[in-house]
Amino acid sequence: MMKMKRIALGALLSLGLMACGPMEEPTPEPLFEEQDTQALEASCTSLGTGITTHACVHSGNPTDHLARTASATRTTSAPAISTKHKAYDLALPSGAEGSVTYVPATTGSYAFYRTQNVPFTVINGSTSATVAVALSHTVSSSGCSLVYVSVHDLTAGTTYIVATGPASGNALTVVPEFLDDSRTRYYQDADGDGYGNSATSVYTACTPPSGYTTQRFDCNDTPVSGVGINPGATEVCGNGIDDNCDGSQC
Ligand SMILES: [Ca+2]
Ligand SMILES: [Ca+2]
Ligand SMILES: [Ca+2]
Repeated sequence: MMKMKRIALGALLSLGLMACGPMEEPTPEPLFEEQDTQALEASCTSLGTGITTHACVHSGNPTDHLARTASATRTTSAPAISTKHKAYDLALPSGAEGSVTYVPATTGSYAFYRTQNVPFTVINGSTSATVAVALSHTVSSSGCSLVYVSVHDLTAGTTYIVATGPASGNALTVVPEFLDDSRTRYYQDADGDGYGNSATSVYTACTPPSGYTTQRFDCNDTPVSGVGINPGATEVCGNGIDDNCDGSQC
């Protein structure tokens, strides 16, 4: 009898663990999204797949493309590439640098994805100061023509000159993205069961720290002992534990 009970318990626990499954909930429920603009975190080492996929959608969609003939000089009257959710196909001067302008609607961090890793300088049109690169790295996304991205902290209403090139073929496609449009909240998953602690989270457009997940509501995130306890687990009657985190036992 005891043996049967143990087998049944084991089977139920297995079912519970199976139910946890891979963490694939694509869209976490909104909770903290309505918050102030957030600059790129110092801890960010690369942009997350969410914002990169978003940029790739624009680069892959012909109707999102706009052509711009870059100016041969760095000037605030160069053509603008400021409209959101567009892929700008720049025609650069032959074998030389060309300039366009970017006027952000909101203060914050902007990512400029592009099809070639060529010189790319963002200049404050008012002060002529070069805007520091907050982050830059290569991009590798299947089926996507974008290969490189840099992030710059920009101020709303300022006209920035984007000087880039020379580029192969005298052409470069640039997809600007506002980081705040693509942030995701990730929850710490200390026990690694795919469900995070709702109280400990980061809201970022970057690759999340290891051990974070988009799923939350783990009511016991204690390493080892909390592994079988989460919203995906099957409730086991009589074990004194709220296995599925619904606030009650059976
Ligand atoms: Ca967990
Ligand atoms: Ca857990
Ligand atoms: Ca329960």
